[in-house]
Amino acid sequence: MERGEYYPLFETKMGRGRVVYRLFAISLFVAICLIWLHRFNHIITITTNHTQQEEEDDRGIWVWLGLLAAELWFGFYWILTQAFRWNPVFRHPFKNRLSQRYEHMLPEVDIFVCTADPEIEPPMMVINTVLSVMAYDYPTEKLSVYLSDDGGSEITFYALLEASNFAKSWIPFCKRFKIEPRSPAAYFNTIIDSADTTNLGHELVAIKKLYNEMERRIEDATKLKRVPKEARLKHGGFSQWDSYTSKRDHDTILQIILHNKDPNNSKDVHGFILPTLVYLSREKRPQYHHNFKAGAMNSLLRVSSIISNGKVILNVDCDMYSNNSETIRDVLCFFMDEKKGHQIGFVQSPQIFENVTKNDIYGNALLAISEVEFHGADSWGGPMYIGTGCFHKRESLCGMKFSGEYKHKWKSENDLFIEGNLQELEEKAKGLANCSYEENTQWGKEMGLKYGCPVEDVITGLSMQINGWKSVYYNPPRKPFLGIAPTSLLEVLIQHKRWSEGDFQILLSKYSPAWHAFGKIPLGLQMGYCSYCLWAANCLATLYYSIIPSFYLIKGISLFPKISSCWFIPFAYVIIGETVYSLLEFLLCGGTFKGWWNEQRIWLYKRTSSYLYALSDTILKLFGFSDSAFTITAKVSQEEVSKRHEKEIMEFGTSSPLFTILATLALFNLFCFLNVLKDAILRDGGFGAYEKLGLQVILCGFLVLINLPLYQGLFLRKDSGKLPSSVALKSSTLALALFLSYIFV
Ligand SMILES: *[C@@H]1O[C@H](CO)[C@@H](O)[C@H](O)[C@H]1NC(C)=O
Ligand SMILES: CC(=O)N[C@H]1CO[C@H](CO)[C@@H](O)[C@@H]1O
Repeated sequence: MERGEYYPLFETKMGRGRVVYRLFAISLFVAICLIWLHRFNHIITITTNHTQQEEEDDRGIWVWLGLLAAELWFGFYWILTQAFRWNPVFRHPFKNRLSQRYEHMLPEVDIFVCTADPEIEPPMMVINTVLSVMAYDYPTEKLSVYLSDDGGSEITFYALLEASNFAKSWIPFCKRFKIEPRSPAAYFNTIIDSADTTNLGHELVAIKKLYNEMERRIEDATKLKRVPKEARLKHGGFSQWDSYTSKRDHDTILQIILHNKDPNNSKDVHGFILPTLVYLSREKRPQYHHNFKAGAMNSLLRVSSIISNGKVILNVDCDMYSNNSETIRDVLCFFMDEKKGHQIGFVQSPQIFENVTKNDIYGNALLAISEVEFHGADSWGGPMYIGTGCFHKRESLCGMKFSGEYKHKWKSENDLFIEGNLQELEEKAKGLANCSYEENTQWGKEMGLKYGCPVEDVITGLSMQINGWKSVYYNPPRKPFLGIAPTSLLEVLIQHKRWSEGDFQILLSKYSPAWHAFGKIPLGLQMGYCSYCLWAANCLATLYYSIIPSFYLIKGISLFPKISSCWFIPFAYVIIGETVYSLLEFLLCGGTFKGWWNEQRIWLYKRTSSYLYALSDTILKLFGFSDSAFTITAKVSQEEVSKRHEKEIMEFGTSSPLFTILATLALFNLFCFLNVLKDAILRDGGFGAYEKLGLQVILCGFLVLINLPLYQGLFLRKDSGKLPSSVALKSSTLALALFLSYIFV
């Protein structure tokens, strides 16, 4: 680098096609205003013209007010989502420059992996994630991996011990042959068996054998729910379970399995230092609230501060393995950039799932969020923290406020040394993970992750942004982390119920992005946060639109302008414009046409079931009633289910009130549509009579078409993934009652 010249460690590029998009958005906005105007006008006309058909109109006015409300909502919500599409930006790090300038003073990095339940998150999956992050291409003496096990499971601990042994061969193998990805399970999946006689071939056979043996031991222990006696005798760490009564009532269990400053035990087969590896299960007592993942993360923050004290912290879920061994170096380019790096508090990467099928029947990929909206958020000061695949500066996570003069010091004067031996260090660290430690402290309030909200990550990220930090969205073509997506409809709906409910509670909480953040973060970012926090609120307008127009179709009452009227134009423009735009956006993000169609279906299902429950539960909670309980999403799927998943057949399987709602709506619209067909055939004039009902017929037809897989699940399928007959019975009865109610009114 020449004197005075500045080569940044990363660059930021603007998205293409911004001007075209903005013009389109403005034209759509005009059309939306015309729709509002049309409704408004009509309502005025009804209320002032009390001469004719008074009775019918009086009833009609409520329907029209409802439509106006729904359309005001849709328009308002659409405006919120525009913040994210206005000015997307894309980031590119230069890791070669980083190596040239900073290779010898790279900061220490602490990696936190969180797991909570050995049944839902099998130990094999957890250690594959741990191994993938231990094998990062990064100086091992500066890398520490912490596993927080809120399940307090001996089996997970046993698996981690096994993994630490396996790492002694695995890490040198990865580095020697530069293999990718570095999660053993994922790597072995990519290998097609061949009679490879090269060096790699021989070593591969050997390492695969080691892996399979380890896998068998761990699977056996998992099945028997018991750790083998030999292992128990060999490792003193198991004695910590002596005082263990249940997962909700036990002492802190902490074990430094490997320590990169401990020269005796922590070396690989070639004698090179391994990363630090720590197991932690913080103390749990029934009388103390454990605060879920936020509590676990805060314990990790404290414990790690005396063991390794990395300045950069990576947080991953236990089901998200690293798919790129150079990610840490890429991300450090953002933090260590001499000009812009100081203000960057965290770097978020997208949540990408490995288990998504080609046409993504459950809309798991959330392409619009990861490929469009977060890039848009980045231009307003940064994306939200989503709880996994996120790198933080320790200082920003621990509650420090950013000020203009702040310069991050990467070189630490007081490097940590192990005082005394590892046992003393362990004892000291244990105290930091005790329940009582946080009493009368700022932990959970001003320090660390925030407590008191089911989606603690989002409020924590928001408050970092309020504290003056910026965040960066790092979304390279090769994704840094890969996770597992739910593979049945119910799991997807429940997951979204939880997310949307949590986000909605944020809006009502004291950390609300709507008022608490007002004036403290850019308006665009505030709008973006609100668009997520208001997911749940979408249910009302969507339900109204999927019931009322079809309902009035039966009686032949028109609620939209007829096709020949010029008021029809804005409606047509909004419908066609939004449809074509969302299709284009989806295809440009790498989706397929069928995938887009599937996503529309899931969009409808989430809004009419998950969000409805999220909204009503939030309101019930405000009045002190308890939550409707749904089981949490399982991350493993049985064989039959995953076969159907591969064939992209929708998985229902059980009965759930969520399904009853969906099936009732689907059947009701089917009845209405069949009624239209019947009339068209039997009446003179055929479809011509429907000219004034054009949009209602289209809407109803769309709802029938999108629900085809649901009708199949109700009546045509025979496999175990179909909808149970109890759901079919309940929903048919309800839908029929709804359909007939109008005729008899
Ligand atoms: C994961 O990494 C592999 C290389 O090991 C790459 O081919 C693949 O595209 C990556 N997956 C994703 C989703 O980016
Ligand atoms: C846990 C899980 O569902 N894993 C599946 C992910 O997808 C691959 C391929 O589609 C399956 O082989 C796994 O069983």
